[in-house]
This record gives sequence, C-alpha cells and structure tokens, in this order.
Amino acid sequence: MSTPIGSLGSGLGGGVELTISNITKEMLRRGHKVKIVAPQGSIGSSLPIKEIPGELQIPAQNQTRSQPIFIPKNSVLANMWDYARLVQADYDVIVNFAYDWLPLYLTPFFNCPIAHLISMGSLTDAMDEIIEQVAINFPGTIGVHSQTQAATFTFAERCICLLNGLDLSIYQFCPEPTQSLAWVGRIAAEKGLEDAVAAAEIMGITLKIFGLKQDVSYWEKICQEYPDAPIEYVGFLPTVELQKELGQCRALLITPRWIEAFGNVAIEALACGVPLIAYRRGGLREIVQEGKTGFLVEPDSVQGLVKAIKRLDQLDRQACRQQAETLYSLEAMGDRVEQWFQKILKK
Ligand code: HBI
Repeated sequence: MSTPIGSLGSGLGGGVELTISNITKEMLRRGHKVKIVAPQGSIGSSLPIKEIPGELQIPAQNQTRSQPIFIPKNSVLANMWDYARLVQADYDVIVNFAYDWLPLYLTPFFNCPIAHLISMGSLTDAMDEIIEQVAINFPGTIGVHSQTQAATFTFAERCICLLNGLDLSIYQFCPEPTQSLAWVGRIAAEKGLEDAVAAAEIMGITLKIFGLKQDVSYWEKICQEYPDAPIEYVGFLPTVELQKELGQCRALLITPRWIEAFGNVAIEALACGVPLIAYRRGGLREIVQEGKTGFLVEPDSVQGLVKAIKRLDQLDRQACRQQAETLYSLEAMGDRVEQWFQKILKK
C-alpha cells in the first residue's frame, strides 16, 4: 500500500518510492505474489501496480504536532484502503508504506494481518498515538528504518528495525575518484545544503550538487550568499546516471537539519565506494562506520565538515562498498523483511 502523497515515480514520495520498488523486486525474486496499490499515474518498470484514483494526501512533515488529521473528499488514501478491504482474502499480509493515520486506524477492522513500515520519526501527536495503539495491540507489526528513528517515539522498544536496501547491481564501485565532493538530496531548507557549500568554498574543492530544486528561492539565496563557491549543479538524475557521477566523487557531504529516519543517499554512496561526511544526526549515526567508511561531524558545524574533509585519505573506499554489500543489499534487506512478515504471520 504505497504513499498517498504522490504517484510512484513522481518523486513526491521521496525515499519511500525506492523502498517500495526494491522490496517488491526482492519479494518477487523470492517467488512471492505481490501487488502494489498506489495513486493513479504511478509507474514502475514491470512492477505489478493497481492504480487508484482520488485526491492526494498532504505531506505529514509540513504539519504541526497538534494538527488534526485531514482527509480530502474522494481521498485516494481512503479509496486505496477500500480496495484493500475488498481483496484482502487473496493475500497473506498487507504492507502499509503510508505515514498516515487511516491505515493504522483501520488495522483492527481487517481480517488480513497488516505490517506497517513507518518511514519517518515522530511528527504529530495524532500519528504518535495511533502508531502506539497498533504497536501495543498488534505486537511486532510496526517496522522502522533505524534505532534513532524508533527513539523519537515513546514506544521505541516495540519497533522492528529493518534498515533499508538497494539493488547493488545498479551501483558500480569506483576505486579512483576525482577531486570533487558531492551533495545529493531535495534542495530544501531542512537538508542544510548551505553548510556543504560553505565548506567547499573554504577548502576550494568543487562541490557537485545532485537533486530536485524543490525550493528555488532557497537555492537562489545560497547562490547569492556564496557567489564564488566552487559549486556545480548537476541536476536530478535517474539512479543509473546518478551513481556514475556520484561514484567519481571523493566523499558525500550529508548535512540534514532534521532527524532523517535513515539515509538512502548515504547507502547509495557507500555502494559506489564513496565515503561519508555526515552530521551526527538521525539514522546516519547508525550508517557511518566512524574512521572507516566515514566521519560523523558535530551537527551544523561547517568547521567540523572542513576538518573531516582534510582527513579523507584515512577512509577506505573498498570498505564502503563492503559495508553496502554486507548490510544493505536487496538480499540482506529481503531477509530482514521476510523474517518480519513470518513473525507477524506466526502470531
Ligand atoms: N506524508 N501524509 C504523508 N504520508 C506519507 O506516506 C508520506 C508523507 N511525507 C513524506 C513521505 N511519506 C515520504 O517521502 C518519506 O517518508 C520518505
């Protein structure tokens, strides 16, 4: 059951789009029957998608903690779950990827077991309350991507930590990089791009920037503030092109202002052999192997980024690829997800 904030392939669903297609690919490879239920207009090369019409849900991260739950008329979320109600007898388990109240509230009304993969940390009181109710009444059905993300909830110990996974065959290991640094992500204030630009200017090293220019005024403000910074905006590339360019960079700078549940771009970089320089925030703290595959830096400290850039030669690109293969392959993620489902079904 996909995210209701955008059709699959629109990019609006952020990391969840990649997560859904990767888990689906791996479950199909293991011989499972899978159907993805997603908003109209969803595309996914050869993925089995059932498109559902209706009005999109508003993004949860733009809401205040006490904001009420909004369900628009002709809600695509409601229509998706009405479809699920009708077909539930054909399936062993329903997997919910939406960070929304309705699927959690509906859980007790379904005969078919529902596994919820919660993709962000605590954002609103209404969501915390309903996730906790399901975590208590349906033990083991709340999946998360990292311990840090789980720790943002009062019921952290009831969450199942799944990490995440990638199709590593798409990512080529690059042993000999150019001098450039990289920054990848939606260009928006919560991603802290200006710190990476400031560090690149201090070091006089080119910073290649990849990602959707979601907030253009934010981008223009950075260009005005750092007119001489050695930055190169490469654009929003499909994965195959992104990994080719990213792989040639000396390191990936990750400068989140908020608690990222995991860090898909971080494991994409590791898969290419690119070490990480990341703020010690959110799921990144569990991905970076300090001094081996990256450095964790004091959050919001440009000087911290600069100090880490100077120590890059201590990091081992082969170890980065190795970490991706050990922890974040589709195989490894598939094992964690399958075991999660089996434990739910056993109950
Ligand atoms: N907001 N309401 C809502 N529902 C989602 O499923 C959702 C969201 N915001 C962001 C989001 N999903 C994903 O982009 C992140 O979880 C990655």
